[in-house]
Amino acid sequence: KTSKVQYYNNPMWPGEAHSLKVEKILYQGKSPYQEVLVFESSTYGKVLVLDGIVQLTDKDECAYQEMITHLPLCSIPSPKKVLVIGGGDGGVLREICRHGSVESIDICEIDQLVIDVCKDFFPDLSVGFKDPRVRLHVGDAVEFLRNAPEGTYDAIIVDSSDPIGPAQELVEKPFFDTIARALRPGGVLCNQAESMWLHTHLIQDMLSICRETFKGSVHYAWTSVPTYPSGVIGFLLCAKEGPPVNFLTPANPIEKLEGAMEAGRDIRFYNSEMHRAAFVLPTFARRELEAY
Ligand code: AAT
Repeated sequence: KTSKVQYYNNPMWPGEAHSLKVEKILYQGKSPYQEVLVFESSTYGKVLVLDGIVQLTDKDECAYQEMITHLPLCSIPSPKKVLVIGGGDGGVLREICRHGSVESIDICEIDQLVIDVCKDFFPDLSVGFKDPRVRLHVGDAVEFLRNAPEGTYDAIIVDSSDPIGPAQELVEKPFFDTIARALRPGGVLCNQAESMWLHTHLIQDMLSICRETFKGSVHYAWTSVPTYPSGVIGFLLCAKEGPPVNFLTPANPIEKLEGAMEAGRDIRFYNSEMHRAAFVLPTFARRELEAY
């Protein structure tokens, strides 16, 4: 009754909405940052919603979490230090943990409520927090990166929400500068980068900022997530100047990682062929993005 959230006319995708049948509302609450909702759907399992936007569902979370994690980590040989921005559900942590080479994982999530709610309702995701390599920092990523030591991380994964609300600054140039500073030479960034069907201008802006900031290489990749607006979501893969990184084909293929397919649940979506395919763009997107 007190919700200020617009469930069916979000300015990020005006004039359209996707609906899921609600079987049961499991949790509804409000943090200082956003409204948090968990419900049981009839066809996608449990669903996590923040400020009226679906963040993940049991059925298709694998497509997002596996791709945002393994696209960067399988592009460099033996990643050791990894940073996750956002990702309070734990799914990206779960995926990083499949990499035996990883020694430490920092995660900076702004909202303790997201972490607590996911521990209660999404045990298959929050399992990621149980790994002893994980260090949790609850706070704003902008502040965290401003204070992060220079040249530290092999990979940074920005699993953040849409740039309305607490993630607003995470698409701006000063934020990317601090990311580049925190990466070691040849280190990689994978950033949630919205839909090529909906957000051409936002993607173009992020691409031109990243090309300015990351002198190694910058690519757009995408995957299919049925419960995200327009059914697809993209990622920006960026490498800092240093040892060259060829994102287009995995230098560290998942199929060769010992035990990678066994940690917790099996990999359901990602493989080396999906990795290569993710960088192939439709003609319209190629045209819209090539100049940026
Ligand atoms: N893995 C689930 C997918 C997400 S979750 C995004 C997370 O980013 C949320 O838990 C949110 O609290 C956190 N977040 C937002 N802003 C910040 C910030 N400034 N610092 C740290 N964490 C932040 C993303 C789904 C994308 C949906 C696309 N439509």
